[in-house]
Amino acid sequence: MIRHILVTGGAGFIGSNFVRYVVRQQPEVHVTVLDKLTYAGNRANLAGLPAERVTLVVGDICDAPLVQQLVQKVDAVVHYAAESHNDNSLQDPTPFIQTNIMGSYTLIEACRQYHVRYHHVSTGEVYGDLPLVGDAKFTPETRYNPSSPYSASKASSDLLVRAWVRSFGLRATISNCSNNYGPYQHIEKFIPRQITNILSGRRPKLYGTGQNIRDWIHTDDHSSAVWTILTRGRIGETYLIGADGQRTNQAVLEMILTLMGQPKDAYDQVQDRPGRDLRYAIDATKLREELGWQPQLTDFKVGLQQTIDWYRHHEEWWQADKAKVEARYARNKQ
Ligand code: NAD
Ligand code: TDX
Repeated sequence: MIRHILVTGGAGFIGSNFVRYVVRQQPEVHVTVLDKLTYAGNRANLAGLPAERVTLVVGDICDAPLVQQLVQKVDAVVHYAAESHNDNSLQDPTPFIQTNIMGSYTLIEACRQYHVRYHHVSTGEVYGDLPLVGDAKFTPETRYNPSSPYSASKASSDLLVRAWVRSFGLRATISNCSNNYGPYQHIEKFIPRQITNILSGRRPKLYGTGQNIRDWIHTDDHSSAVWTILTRGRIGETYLIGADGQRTNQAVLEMILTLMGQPKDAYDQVQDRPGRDLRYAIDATKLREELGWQPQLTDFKVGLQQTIDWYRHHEEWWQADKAKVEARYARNKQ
């Protein structure tokens, strides 16, 4: 019975949406969040949640004594904390290696020591990319082939978890999800960057010709999938999470512009990332068939409109960071 969970990275985008999901859906469960509050973490992401249900501990997942102290008090750990942005990993991989590999190692060691259930949140990017043309998708059997320092660090942590399951009997599951969108996403990421560019009078920035494809899922559907796997997934298994949402970057940007009342071509093309991934696509058959999970928010246009509205009504949440984020991109001609 899960009554108390430790959510690492719970003050970030997907982690905070998961905490909100658990508070809404699971009235018996208490959540302790462990978050370092890096540039991507924000106390405001947990604002308004009942103090008797959610406790925030500000700290580092690499801090072994702190991690041990927290892990022994819970029934399960759900690990979201990470350095998460590919562009940043190309500028300086150091924190990616530290947090994503050493931090995950610290957590699984503590879970091993105290026999605590562990769920590892990862990404489809560990499989590299797919050709632009064709209908191939990532499956749990796809060979690991990461492209960037970020995805290589996530792949490394996945492999540590697999080894801890096999060698030490760690009670772990892994999920690899596709691109998330929704409220509270940091404005460095593609969709919120373009929305806040338009809201602040800047032109959106499309990398290259915008023909690369991402497979979008609403973050609430990611949350329901993680909860399903945590409570009903088979130990030692990997589940891929996706909602059949493939779109070119150009199509997503044109939809944002149209929904925001702008001409479809009111954007700049800038240089693409080195080593860019062409296409991601997730085959979530195992999760759907074995655990009966279904995504609910599959109308992308509706989800995007709600996301645009959220950024429009939460200017105080992003305004202070905007100039700094754009100055950083401008230095890299992006
Ligand atoms: P995010 O960057 O918005 O949030 C990361 C959070 O982790 C922040 O609150 C940050 O303060 C915290 N953190 C970073 N280093 C830490 C440390 N050393 N100790 C404690 N806390 C630390 O990231 P996100 O987009 O919400 O992604 C969350 C997880 O989901 C990551 O593991 C990511 O790899 C994975 N994921 C993301 C996507 C996506 O589309 N964004 C898709 C699939 C998987
Ligand atoms: O301004 C931009 N313009 C643009 O065209 C930015 C920031 C991005 N892009 C392109 C690059 C990618 O093809 O949009 C696509 C999506 O970019 P990101 O939002 O940076 O996401 P991505 O690199 O696909 O990785 C995301 O999904 C998988 C998350 O950031 C990862 O944490 C997750 O693992």
